[in-house]
Amino acid sequence: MQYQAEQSRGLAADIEQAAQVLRDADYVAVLTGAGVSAESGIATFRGAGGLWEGHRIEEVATPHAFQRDPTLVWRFYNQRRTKLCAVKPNPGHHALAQLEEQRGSERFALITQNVDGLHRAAGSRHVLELHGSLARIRCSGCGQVDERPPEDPLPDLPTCDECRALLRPDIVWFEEPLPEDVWTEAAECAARSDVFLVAGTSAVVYPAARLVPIAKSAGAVIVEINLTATEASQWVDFGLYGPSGQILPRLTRWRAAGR
Ligand code: BJW
Ligand code: ZN
Repeated sequence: MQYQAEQSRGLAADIEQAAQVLRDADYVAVLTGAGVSAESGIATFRGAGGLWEGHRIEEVATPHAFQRDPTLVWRFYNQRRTKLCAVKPNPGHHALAQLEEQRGSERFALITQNVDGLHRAAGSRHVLELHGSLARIRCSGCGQVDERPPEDPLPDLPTCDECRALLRPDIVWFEEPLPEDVWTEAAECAARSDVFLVAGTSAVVYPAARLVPIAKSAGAVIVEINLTATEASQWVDFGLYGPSGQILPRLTRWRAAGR
């Protein structure tokens, strides 16, 4: 798709123009981050309020942290699982689910760094979870992965029924590789997209952040939805700055009205 970036003409006009580009796109991919769930009441990782009990995410979300102090790490994840029982998808999640519904899943991919399951809860179907899920546990001994919904509480230090080794959240920690099949599909979807939405992410964590230049260099129009400019902004054709729970419904409503 050929598109020339223009100077910003104000948010409403930019949303309208981006929505038209979205409507004309054959394939749309979306990359989401913690900001998309902020309006559901889930804290983001970085910036104000991004610390947990004085720890940075890099201090609790690593294999070394788990080896050193599994109780601390499980406290972090069990608190987040408990919190999940009380949260619901917000209008941003619903707008993305509706976009997939309108287009058909074969022309849409939702790539998320989030582990909260809120995109699926909103009805999204073609969801690629790059960093795992809070609703699954994995045995650190035998590797068995099981669904364990947040409504089903875990002990402070859960162990495997089969081999007695410690269980861990089925989450991708720093210094761990992303699930290869999920990453390969995400990179293919980004490269295939005519429009690539990047919403609610600081775009500082790799390899997820690479999806933006992958999409851009394959010719996609890049639309950023965030409260502020980010590391991804250098690739952006449209920067729509405001809460994603307000911007995404406006972006997709235009599509519904346009045809
Ligand atoms: C709103 C909003 C509203 C708020 N509306 N917007 C040096 C250079 C480059 C890379 C590296 C490096 N050193 C190390 C690395 C690699 C490392 C990395 O990227 N580090 C960087 C931090 C420097 N990456 C890894 O280690 C990855 N693995 C890897 O590289 O493996 C290689 C390997 C290969 C083979 C063998 C072995 C290894 C793994 C990364 C895993 C990340 N995991 C985490 C935590 C686990 C999940 C969990 O517990 O929840 O995932 S980190 C954390 O950051 C979490 C998130 O998914 C991820 C991204 O954060 P996100 O979503 O962008 O959130 P924030 O808080 O950063 O931003 C929120 C945004 O929302 C802001 O922009 C706000 O403005 C905005 N916002 N309200 C709209 N209402
Ligand atoms: Zn086991």
